[in-house]
Amino acid sequence: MIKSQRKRYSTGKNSIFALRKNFNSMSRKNRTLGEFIIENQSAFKYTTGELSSLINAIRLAAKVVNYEVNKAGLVDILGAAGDVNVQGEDQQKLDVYANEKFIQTMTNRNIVCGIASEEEDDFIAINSQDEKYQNKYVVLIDPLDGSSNIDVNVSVGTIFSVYRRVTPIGTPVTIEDFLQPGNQQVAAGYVVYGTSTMLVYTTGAGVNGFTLNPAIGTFYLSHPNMQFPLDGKIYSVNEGNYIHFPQGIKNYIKYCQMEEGDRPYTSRYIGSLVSDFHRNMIKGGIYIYPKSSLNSEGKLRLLYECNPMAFLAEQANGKASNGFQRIMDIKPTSLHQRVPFICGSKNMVEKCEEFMRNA
Ligand code: P6P
Repeated sequence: MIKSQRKRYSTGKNSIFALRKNFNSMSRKNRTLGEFIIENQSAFKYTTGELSSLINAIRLAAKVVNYEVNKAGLVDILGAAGDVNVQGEDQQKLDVYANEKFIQTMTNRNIVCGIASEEEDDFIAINSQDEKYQNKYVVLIDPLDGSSNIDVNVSVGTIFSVYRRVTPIGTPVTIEDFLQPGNQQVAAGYVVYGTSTMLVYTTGAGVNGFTLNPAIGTFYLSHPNMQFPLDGKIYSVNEGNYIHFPQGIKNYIKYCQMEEGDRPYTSRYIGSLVSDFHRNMIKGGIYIYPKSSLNSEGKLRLLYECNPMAFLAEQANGKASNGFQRIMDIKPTSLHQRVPFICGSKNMVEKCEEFMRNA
């Protein structure tokens, strides 16, 4: 770097030093996740502190996983773990690691009575008999969504969904506690391990985003009250599957590409649901993973991908459907069931539903 460049880089408002000073001062001005949880605990109708403790456990696991994700290229943690999961997908080592860390953290804190994970064939009963099955929450997680992007350094994420158990406290957790419609969720959120690491979640009173300051390992409220714009100009779909899509989806994609009014829209598809969703929530947009002749029910899983993202979308004034029905009203029939998923800015989702109805 020549002398003048070095001078510009090290002085002025855009210097790395000034930027770091601003970031740290922002951190001081903004509440930490811990402070936010305490301040808002009383607003949550089930306030017993257990849900707060659960969000804190997720926060800890997110920091541990973030550390590994951010150094994945440097240690022998890349590549497949040699196994395949219940979805028949190659398990990446970070998938296995993230799954273990989230389960371990929630188990150690003795908060939940059961966990279901994309990486586990069946649910895991956490509360043991000698604890008299007193815990009242179940958690469903996709520990590392978009993991096929790990080896190519593209953002990945964790998705979680929380319910109160429906079977009697004092008895072992059952599958019935997990097969609840999304409209019964008490909390949902995601961690996006991107250019910065963010934890975004809702407990039914809006959506708030927290950015990790890696220098001190603290999440700060950086995106209060996140809202989907009613409209957007971004559509996210894997157009490589176009010929396999239902006619209504084909017609909507052509509508997005047509030169008329504020169209054509921009196509942006990262191959990581959390990243596409996060960008669309900030900028406005729609994410579509439809059923097709390749995936008769779509690819995304209802319980630990679609329901939590749908809860967040609705809490952020967006919308989520399978093209005909509200995602959160679907009654689950199995732990790993898949559904078609259309989610994002309300007016865009409703336009897509219109094309589905009229096809
Ligand atoms: P495709 C990742 O596996 C995932 O579940 C989502 O995160 C992502 O949007 C989608 O699948 C990508 O699937 O078939 O387009 O590669």
